[in-house]
Amino acid sequence: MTGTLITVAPTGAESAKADVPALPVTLTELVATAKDCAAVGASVVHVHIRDDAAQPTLDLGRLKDTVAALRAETDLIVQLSSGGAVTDPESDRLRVLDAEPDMASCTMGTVNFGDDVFMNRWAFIVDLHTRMQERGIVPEYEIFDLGHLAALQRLLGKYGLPAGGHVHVDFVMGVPGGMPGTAAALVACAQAVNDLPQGTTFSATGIGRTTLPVLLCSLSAGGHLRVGMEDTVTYEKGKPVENNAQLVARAAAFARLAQRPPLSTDEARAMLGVG
Ligand code: KMH
Ligand code: ZN
Repeated sequence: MTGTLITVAPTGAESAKADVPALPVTLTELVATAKDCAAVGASVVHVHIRDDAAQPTLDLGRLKDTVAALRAETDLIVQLSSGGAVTDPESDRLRVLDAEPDMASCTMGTVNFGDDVFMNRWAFIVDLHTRMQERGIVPEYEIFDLGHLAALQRLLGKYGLPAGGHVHVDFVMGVPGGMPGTAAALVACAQAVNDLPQGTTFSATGIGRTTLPVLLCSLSAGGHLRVGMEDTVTYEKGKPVENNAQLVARAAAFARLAQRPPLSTDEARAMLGVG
């Protein structure tokens, strides 16, 4: 595959609307952002939603409405976060799958997350993976540390390939407590991907100021890209991100310069095994 998969993660669960006014938190804002990002090169949207007070929520009704609206208004692959916020219980995180997205995230291990802990017990990971297999939901395995790739190798060996038969991982780099957003860490992860099933693809995202080094390194290592206001709210020193499309457009421009232009959504579906 010569093109670049660009995933946009527009909202996340960590930034407050009061601190980041441009953050899309309503369904209307999310759909508008998704359309704008699709127009400049995104093919997957990684979704966290908020409640009426702009707080993170995993409310099933809202998640279903979100999936329906994104499908009606865009051609993007809809990937719901099963990670939620660090405070979300496992039962709520599993119930995300009832909203029947095309894809869902599946984090491959527990990680310190700033001052918090993002808990992902082995038994919980197995539950997520097997439920997604049963329901035909394609996972994106979130890798916050090198050991998470070894955990994924163990998971696939014991429980088999995901729905669609293709393995796609996303390196989330630069979280305080996880692996750093450096070229050395990315190369170590890219190397470890060779131990996963043949054809496994990876994308990478760098949190905060690691956005650009991770983006450039992923492109040169043959990887794909995730960008968005979930991961960075500063466009350049002293300049807040104006909107998610600005980040997607920059990623798409780098991908074109690297002669690996953004994949269309059809190409992305074919690569990821999303029906
Ligand atoms: N918000 C983080 C605690 C995911 O979306 O799957 C979890 C996260 C990973 O962002
Ligand atoms: Zn997320």
